[in-house]
Amino acid sequence: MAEYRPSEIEAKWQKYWDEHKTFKVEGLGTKDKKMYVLDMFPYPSGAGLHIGHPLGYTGTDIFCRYKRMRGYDVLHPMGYDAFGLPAEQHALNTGEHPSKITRENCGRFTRQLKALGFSYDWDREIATCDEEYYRWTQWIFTKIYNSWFDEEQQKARPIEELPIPEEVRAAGKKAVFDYQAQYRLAYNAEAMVNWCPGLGTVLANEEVIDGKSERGGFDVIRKPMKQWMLRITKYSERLIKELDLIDWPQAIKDQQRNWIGKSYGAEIAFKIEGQDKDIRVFTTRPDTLFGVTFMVISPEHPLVDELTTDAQRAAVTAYKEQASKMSELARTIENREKTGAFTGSYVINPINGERVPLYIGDYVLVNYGTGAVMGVPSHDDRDFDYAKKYGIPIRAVIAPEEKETAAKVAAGELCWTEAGVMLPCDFPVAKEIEIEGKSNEDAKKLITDWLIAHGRGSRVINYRLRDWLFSRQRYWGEPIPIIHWEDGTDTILSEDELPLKLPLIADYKPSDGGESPLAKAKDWLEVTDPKTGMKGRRETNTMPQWAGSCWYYLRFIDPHNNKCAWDKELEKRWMPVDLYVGGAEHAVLHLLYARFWHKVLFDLGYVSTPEPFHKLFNQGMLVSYAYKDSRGALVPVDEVQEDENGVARKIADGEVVERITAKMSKSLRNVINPDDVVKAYGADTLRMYLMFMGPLEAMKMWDSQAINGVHRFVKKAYSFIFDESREVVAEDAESEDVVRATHLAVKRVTESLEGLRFNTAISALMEFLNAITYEKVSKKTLETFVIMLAPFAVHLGEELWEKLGHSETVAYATWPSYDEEKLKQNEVSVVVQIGGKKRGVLTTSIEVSESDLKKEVVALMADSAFKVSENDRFIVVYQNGTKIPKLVNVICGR
Ligand code: ANZ
Repeated sequence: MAEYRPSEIEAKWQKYWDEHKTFKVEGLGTKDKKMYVLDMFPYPSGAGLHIGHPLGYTGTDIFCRYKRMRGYDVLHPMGYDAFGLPAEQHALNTGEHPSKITRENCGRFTRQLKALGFSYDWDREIATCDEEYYRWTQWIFTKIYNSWFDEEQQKARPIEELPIPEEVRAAGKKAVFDYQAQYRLAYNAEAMVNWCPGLGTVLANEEVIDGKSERGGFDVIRKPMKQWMLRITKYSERLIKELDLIDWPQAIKDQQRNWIGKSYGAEIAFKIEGQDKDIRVFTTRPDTLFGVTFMVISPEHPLVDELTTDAQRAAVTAYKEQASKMSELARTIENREKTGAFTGSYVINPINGERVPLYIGDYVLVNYGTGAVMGVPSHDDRDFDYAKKYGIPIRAVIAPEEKETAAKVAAGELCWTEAGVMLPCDFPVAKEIEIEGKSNEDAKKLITDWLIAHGRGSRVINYRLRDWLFSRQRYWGEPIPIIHWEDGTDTILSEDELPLKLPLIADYKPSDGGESPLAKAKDWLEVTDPKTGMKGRRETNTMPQWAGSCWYYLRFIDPHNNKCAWDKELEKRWMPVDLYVGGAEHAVLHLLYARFWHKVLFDLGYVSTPEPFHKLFNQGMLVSYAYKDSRGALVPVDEVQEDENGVARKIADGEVVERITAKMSKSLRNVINPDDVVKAYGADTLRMYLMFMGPLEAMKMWDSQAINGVHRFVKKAYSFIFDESREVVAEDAESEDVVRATHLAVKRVTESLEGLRFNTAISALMEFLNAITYEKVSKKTLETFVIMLAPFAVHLGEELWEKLGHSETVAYATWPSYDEEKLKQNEVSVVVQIGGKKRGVLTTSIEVSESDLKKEVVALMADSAFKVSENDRFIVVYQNGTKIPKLVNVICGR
């Protein structure tokens, strides 16, 4: 029999698919049903494909192949998220244009992906750095820029539809421009930004982790700079509400909700003592208003200077200076020591008329709520710390049920932040609204109602989400197609002026002061309006890497269109993405940004669905192992040897080390390169192993031994079909067991695939092969096996299908169906024991009666040395919980 040679088979079928464009779908497709399956496209890094990539990609590929066999038009594209820092860093070091290295890397990724047999429609390949792609990324930006958000209708509308007040219109073009600028969904503003000197760029809040850049781990400082911002905050409510329309993992929905951070509360006006002005605070706990003993406003609050008394000025100025050096993130770290300064001024609590000292403190952020907090040390941890530090009184107004804790809270020794009962309170308003003894939830309502009735407060909702900082001081990104004119106005390029191409430059270093390297491309930078002769300067910032990935799923639908970004009919046919698979690390960045862009496009009528991705699935992380020595230091795998008892020792000095689970990393030398695995076992084995390791969503450990088991199955499948000595029988000559095993396998594989449970599908295939290996089977059963194997072991599937006499690809074979009736068992094998020893097996109906069973046993044994009679004692054992016999033990001569 021919030997299984994966390298030959795989090359042969990859060539076939390429030449026949087997997985190409054109236009609207031809079937009734469509299925758009999308992988999160990779950044084409210089390191090539990581083993984590094929994990998710194999899952989606199997699902696509299955759906094609079920008669769906399947759209399954692949491309590259190709702008980004590493290529620019490379350019900085080598002077080589980033597009060159990016193109090379994309080519390498494509070769690696093709070697894994993925059924992408490669004619749809795109890279976000292609001019024909970013032309439309820029176009979408112009649409966002030229829109405003109508609060009443809760949707984006073209800027021309924004009502302009008469007096603004009368004041001229510049006044109208400035007015519109306040409403555009993309705006230019001086903002405190996260400036990362190490990377030479600003970063979005989402890209900063614990005060360091997510990429590279460089320090991040705060600095005011002119930046482009996108008003994603206008969509806060819809981004929360419309999560209900989609089928995403609960954990990701929760992360998005938390990120957007909706808080219900009240704004309360405190009068400034001796003035006719208020400071408003935002609080989620109006129930604590009687417990206020101070107020803290942010050091950047606009009233700070005015309200600082001469005696306090030096201290306040010094404190402001200190606070300005800290990032917002550093300022919000929990349990940080509280700092601040007294302004010398007082405000008046509206509900009890008390005089409340006014402080500044950096734990209050200027751009959240109103930038002012009422200090309630008895019920807020931060306020408690602050009050302790500055000797401010603590007054409890709520207490828990439990007596001992309640006593501590009442004495001001403990801060109580949970629900509780309102304590007795002598202030007249407290008496008037009768809050004593009520739950603090009731008190929230009563106090807010009182404030509203007396014109001192209102109910408000706040969102934690901030506008999206959209500009980067980098070269390798989409240029923002804006011209700043000398008269202080801007214009955005029109559709026919796009793409605004990145100019070729020789020096990729950011210019001093943090401007993008594009500021050095003088010919590109400086423009003159041919009509008016006015001079202008192009925007030098580029877009962040997130921009390209915000809409790539739309371009895949119509990737070669050079008239528009996508055709409307095609968009209607294919959207939304039915299944989107990728890592959970994109929970709040990419997935929130893409939803936001999509909603703007929806409001403007460019797309037909409110949400882009219907079902989201996160693949789990693939980890490997490493070792830890007695000091807790990690030891790379190649510095350790395990003996036959599994004891691991350092090769260098014999020290015993502990085997641990670790993330794959270059330094631990435990990274698995997919190319090596393909070389050793073939892509089909790699694919099957990746899927067999465990549920796709679970974290899994790469085990170089376990892949052998899967490889044996693949080889067995090959020899099963290639075995020339096999007798192939007619369909009606198959035993009931074979028929049942086949229907059972079809049911299990089908159901597993529908639920994306690839590991259980493979188990079912393995059991199926075991059940029929030594049986007489029909050609149809062999075909059933091959069709079901083909989405997993894709090359082998084709090879076996061909061996069974087919000249067309198996990719569009009809998926087998099963019949529940056939799963039912009619006959059963019963073990016959005489005096406890096995002496034979009989096949009988599952409905056999006990007396018939006796007769059959007597008949079976009649020709043997162990004759029995119906008068002997028969003990019948049944299958668990059924009346189907499993075993009969005959005790002779009773
Ligand atoms: C008084 C109070 C009493 C509060 C109490 C809490 C507990 P979330 O849920 O995140 O919206 N706060 C308001 N604006 C702030 C700002 N700019 N910077 C820092 N903190 C601010 O939090 C709302 C609560 O955070 C508000 O409710 C306010 O403190 C504080 F027992 O007001 B609270």
